[in-house]
Amino acid sequence: MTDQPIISVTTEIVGDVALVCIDNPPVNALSVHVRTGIQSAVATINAEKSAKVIAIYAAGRTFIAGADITEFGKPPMPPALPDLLNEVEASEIPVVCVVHGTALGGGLEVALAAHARVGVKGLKIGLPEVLIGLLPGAGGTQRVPRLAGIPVALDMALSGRQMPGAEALELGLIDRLEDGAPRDIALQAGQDVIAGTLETRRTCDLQTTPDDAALDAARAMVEKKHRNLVSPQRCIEAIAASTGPIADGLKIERQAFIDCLATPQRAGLIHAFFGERAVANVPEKKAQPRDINAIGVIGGGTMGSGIATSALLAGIPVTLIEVKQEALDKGVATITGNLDGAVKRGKLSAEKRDATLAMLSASTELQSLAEVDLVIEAVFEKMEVKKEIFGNLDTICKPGAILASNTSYLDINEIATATSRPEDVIGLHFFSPAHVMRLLEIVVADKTAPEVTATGFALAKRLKKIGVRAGVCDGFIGNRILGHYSKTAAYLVLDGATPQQVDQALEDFGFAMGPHKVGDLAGLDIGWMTRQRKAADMPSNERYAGNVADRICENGWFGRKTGQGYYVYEGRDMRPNPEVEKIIAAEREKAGITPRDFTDQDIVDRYMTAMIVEATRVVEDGIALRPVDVDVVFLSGYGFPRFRGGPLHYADTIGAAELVKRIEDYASEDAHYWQVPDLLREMAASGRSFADINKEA
Ligand code: 3H9
Repeated sequence: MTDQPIISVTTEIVGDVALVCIDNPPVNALSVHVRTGIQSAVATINAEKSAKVIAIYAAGRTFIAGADITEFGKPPMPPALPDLLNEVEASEIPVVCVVHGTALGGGLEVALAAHARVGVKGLKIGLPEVLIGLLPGAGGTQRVPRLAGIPVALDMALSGRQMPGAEALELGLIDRLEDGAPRDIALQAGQDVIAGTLETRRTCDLQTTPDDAALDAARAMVEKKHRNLVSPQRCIEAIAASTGPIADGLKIERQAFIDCLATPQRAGLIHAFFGERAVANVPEKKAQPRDINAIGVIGGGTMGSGIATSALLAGIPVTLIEVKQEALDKGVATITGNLDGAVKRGKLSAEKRDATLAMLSASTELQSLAEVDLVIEAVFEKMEVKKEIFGNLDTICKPGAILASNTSYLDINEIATATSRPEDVIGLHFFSPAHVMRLLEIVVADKTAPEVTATGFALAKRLKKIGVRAGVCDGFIGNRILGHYSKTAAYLVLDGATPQQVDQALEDFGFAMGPHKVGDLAGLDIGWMTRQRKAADMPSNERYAGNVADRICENGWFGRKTGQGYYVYEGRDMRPNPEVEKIIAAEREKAGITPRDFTDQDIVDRYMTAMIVEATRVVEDGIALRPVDVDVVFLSGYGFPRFRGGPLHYADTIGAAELVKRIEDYASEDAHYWQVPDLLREMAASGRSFADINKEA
């Protein structure tokens, strides 16, 4: 049997208009058969002169979402998009493009190469290539500045933002914005071109106005905010070249695109893009989620208020519960403050804020949760307290209501034993601030019903969060791994590095903040409590990692909120805390440690290797379904540099054999902490990668 060619581009001649329709579900990506289809349609219509105008539009929910990302990293297949678009632009028969939904990246570039563009209401356009480590590579850096100027091109290409159709019209990126079905609009647009009421012109014939000031400002912004990234710099270089002849600019753009395509950053960012979608592929995905029309949140602290804010912003009515009226009032005030913040940042109108707040009710009685569909408990982390609450919820809540805990480490199986309905119990672990952070760990206990898990994923989507399935263990995916590798930072400091050196090395690696700054921001008392909780279970041969941090906390220094921690905070300034230097020196002396030098690379290698070790165990133990689930947890909840793709994607760039060698080297210093996970040893022997394990899953 021979493979049937894929037909994703069809031509329909209506009068003098050739309607060329692109139909490549789900998002009309520019796969090779689409490129060939457009090429052949334009060439045939020109050769046969079968119409006076070509009107390109797309079927389905969106115009073209860009190049087919799955083709990147594979051998190129002609026609290359830039060549194809030069052919479209050169077409003797005028080409008009009708764009609806989201015209992104290569999709927008198709439209820019046409001779006129009509948007359909609801349209959003954008150049999101930078978000996947690339730059517009099919004329976007040359044609946007010709149509709308260098500042607009820089804004679009460096932010990757989606611009509403009305703004695109105002900036001259589209010529009209109309309401209706894309095919009807395409036919009308074609007829208007023939009648001369819709003007056509070649974008390449326009001249870009030079703007050195905008280019300099963009360079400074990139240096400040994206100094680790290659593609934003290359993007500016290409846009700067748009003031010369277009052929030269296109050449510079093409080279920059090819260079970016070859970077590990591109691979990391595309891994992140597909990873965020892959995590929804769970065993329970076919189960029918339950309806969630009202949520109860128990606990009005930072976490509970954040969760309530998140649900309210998604349009779900919330009942907030606190034991004491004072705490309840504080919780309501926090939620109000969160929404006011959204108004201030221009994310919410004042009317919408009022309507959102009207969906909040508050009560000191658990009984008020009798009719809600889902309860999320977010009180302090004490098993007895949680069990008492769940026991009460069991008698109060209606049958079928889902009972969720936001615990960050407690055993959901044990919590479920407090109820007569363990199948309705699940962990929904939000990250602080819960109305901002995108990660939601969905912790599936032994008896959790599949539809309850499916509801967790449906809720994550409604809250615009990324749900990742986790199994039950202390800390689930993220905090379990954090609990392990954060000890490395402490060991490095005890053995000779300064907290500032550790922070700087990891910030240079790409983390937004080093671990000591994060500790100061989150509150050092949190780690202190965790160490106290785990002290009794600490194996006798484990090296204690809390010496310095405990001493800091004993002084009542918990970080930013107390004015000092590893750093001293004065207004907007922060500087290393000289008292901490003394504490470190004293602890080294007590332990008989002679400080030694670590290079920044040593610091990164040890920190990342420790993270990879525990991440591997989390996969090995089935706590995470696949390596990519760990990656997405770290990308969306722990500030892991996105361009590195997550800890296990990064591990593949080192290789299992090298990692095993490293761990064995480190083990000569501490054989308890540095142990090679069985899975990693097996991978080193067989040559398997984490990417292979993702594919097998
Ligand atoms: C580019 O254009 C380079 C050019 O400048 C130069 C070239 C020479 N390719 O997100 P969803 C899949 S670079 C392949 O869940 P939504 C996606 O994986 C590209 N597949 O839907 C998912 O698959 P599955 C620049 C793609 O409604 C399914 O489609 N463009 C692509 O929430 C549905 O996606 C971009 O970076 C693609 N380009 O959001 C745009 N896009 O069902 C990337 C999506 O198997 N795309 N898929 O999981 C998006 O931002 C969103 O997908 C979009 C729809 C907003 C379009």
